[in-house]
Amino acid sequence: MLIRTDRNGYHHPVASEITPQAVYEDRRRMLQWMATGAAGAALASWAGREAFAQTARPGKLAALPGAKSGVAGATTMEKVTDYKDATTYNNFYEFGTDKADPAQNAHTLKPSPWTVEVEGLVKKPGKYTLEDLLKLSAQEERIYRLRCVEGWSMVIPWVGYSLANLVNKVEPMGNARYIEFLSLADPKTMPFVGSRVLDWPYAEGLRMDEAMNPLTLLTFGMYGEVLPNQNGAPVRLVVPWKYGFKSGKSIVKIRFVEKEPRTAWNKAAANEYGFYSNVNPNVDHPRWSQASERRIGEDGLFTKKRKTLMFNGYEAQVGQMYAGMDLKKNY
Ligand SMILES: Nc1nc2c(c(=O)[nH]1)N[C@H]1C(S)=C(S)[C@@H](COP(=O)(O)O)O[C@H]1N2
Ligand SMILES: [Mo]
Repeated sequence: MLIRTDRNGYHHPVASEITPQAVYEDRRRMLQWMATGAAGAALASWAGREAFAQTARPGKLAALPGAKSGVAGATTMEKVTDYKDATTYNNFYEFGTDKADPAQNAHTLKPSPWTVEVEGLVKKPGKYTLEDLLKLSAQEERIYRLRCVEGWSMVIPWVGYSLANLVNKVEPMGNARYIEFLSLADPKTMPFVGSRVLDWPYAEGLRMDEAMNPLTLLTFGMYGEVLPNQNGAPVRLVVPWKYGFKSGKSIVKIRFVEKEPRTAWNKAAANEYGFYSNVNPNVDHPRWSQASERRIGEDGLFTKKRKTLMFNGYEAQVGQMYAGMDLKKNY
């Protein structure tokens, strides 16, 4: 299999982000083949093997197989980040502010049993167990880039389904214009929830059309397995065209509201983190540029950084939602 990339390492052009069916089928066949245990040494000579190898239950957590994705633009053919890198270098401030902390400390989180409360401006509010949510729609595997505002990025095979499936199910009222997502804030299992670094619980929000965009993934797994605690078990959001912090982890409350909700990072530093937080190389963070990024696990000391793409490369799928908006003001 040939993965074509431009000099920034991105699969190109945007239209070709739609995984050709044949290539996708190859990927699935490879996964099935590996599951039979027949792979062995032959794997070593397989071109593009990294992408396959990374989806072969690397964390030894419970399997969460995803069916193939039907969403245009949902999958990139870029090299998938090593499972180890994606699970040992990230942010989850409830477990500490160092990027090694979540992997060290998140073992205390209890992802089961779990309930997500849906409330606010909906016709069908209520408590949904994780099992209820898992049954709601078929799982899909989607390989999305995640770009942190701090300048690093990863490519991760997430497993979940479009959040729109849940939104439709709970029937928002006409005046529901935003959705607020609240993470668990349990000082007994989350050591840093006592700290003042953020206003707990971790809160994020999306405008209704952003929440309904098919790319917005209600996420239960990664690399074919359930989410590791440090990556937001048992259920999180992945909003691939926005900086990573818009993708709230370990979500316990989904609230439909009329007014734009305050978010944890906006409360902490309003001049640095706005509500929209779309990946935008043309708008600098007040303290640093956002024009380039470092791909975790791939970039050596002397490797050139990649150019960051508008909307993290998902412009074709999401750009129209912001037509006419001043993205420098609505950062
Ligand atoms: N509850 C909660 N969700 C969170 C965070 C956090 O600190 N707490 N950090 C965010 C940030 S800044 C990023 S970059 C991503 C990183 O996690 P991932 O690599 O597992 O996606 O999670 C986001 N979601
Ligand atoms: Mo981030």
